Amino acid sequence: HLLASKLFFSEQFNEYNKHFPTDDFDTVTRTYNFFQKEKLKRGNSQVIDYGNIDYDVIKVDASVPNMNDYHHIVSCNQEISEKAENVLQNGQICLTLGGDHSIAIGTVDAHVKAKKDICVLWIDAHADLNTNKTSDTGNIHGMPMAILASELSDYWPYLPGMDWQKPIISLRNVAYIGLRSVDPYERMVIDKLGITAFGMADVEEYGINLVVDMALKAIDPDRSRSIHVSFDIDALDSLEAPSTMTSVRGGLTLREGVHIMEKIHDTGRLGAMDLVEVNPSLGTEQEVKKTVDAAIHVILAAFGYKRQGMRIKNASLPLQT
Ligand code: 6HN
Ligand code: MN
Ligand code: MN
Ligand code: MN
Repeated sequence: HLLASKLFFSEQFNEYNKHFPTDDFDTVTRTYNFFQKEKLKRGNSQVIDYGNIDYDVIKVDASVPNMNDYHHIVSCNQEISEKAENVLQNGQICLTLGGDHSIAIGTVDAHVKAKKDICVLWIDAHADLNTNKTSDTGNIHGMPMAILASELSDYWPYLPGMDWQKPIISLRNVAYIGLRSVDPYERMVIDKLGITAFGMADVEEYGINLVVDMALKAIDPDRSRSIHVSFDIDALDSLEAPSTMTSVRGGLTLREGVHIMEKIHDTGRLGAMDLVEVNPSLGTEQEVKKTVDAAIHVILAAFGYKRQGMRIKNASLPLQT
């Protein structure tokens, strides 16, 4: 079958954040473009690049305490949600490249609106479950899961400019893999609500293959749901993906990251994927290259690229003439 996929770049950082100065972002864009043309083709995918996210900053009067860059993130996500829903309605798998993990507010919102019955696999060193009241940093990339969760809606103030977004997913349909830096309130929420969460200790104990099986069994028991993978590159170990802001040692190897995504591909139910927190302004040129390369391998696996070699349909060895 032909996999239709889509690529767009969230450029929110171009506008307000040192994460992605324009020059550096171009490097990554070029790298991704190369990957898209040369490599995804080999994975039998038809790739449509929907371009970068372009947004006007909505002027909302109120600001929300302890939510950095609030206006940008609200405006950017509204645009992302509309675009991604459109892509999904066209029957394509929606791949969103970031950028800050807060873009998952828009992509998960779109996925629920387009497919209704979805589950979310959040692959991350962090749980991203803070509210503005529990966050030590005020960085919204530590909050997207809490904003999306229906169980946590009572713990948020009114969020101006976010009326298009509903706390849209139950944490029963969310599983984490890769956790190793979880804040105290996040731990409390995970324990109280019994969220399916596999930290690095679990990966150690069960091995990555079983962890993926257990995660999917918990959030998609009937094997019927559209799967949303939100892959934060900091899930990988700092040695594998150094160019990211909140890197934590002791993470997944690239092999484990690729294995997760090969298995997700094989379900045939990948609906949308975010690949986020790649930050080309951090580290040496070599570290940036390494990080982008790791991201590419993870994405390729998600779209059907096989390490053991691609099978050609109905092919025979070319004869010598
Ligand atoms: N990420 N828990 C920390 C915070 O600031 O809330 C770190 C969050 C990191 C978020 O990597 O997407
Ligand atoms: Mn970030
Ligand atoms: Mn993270
Ligand atoms: Mn994250």
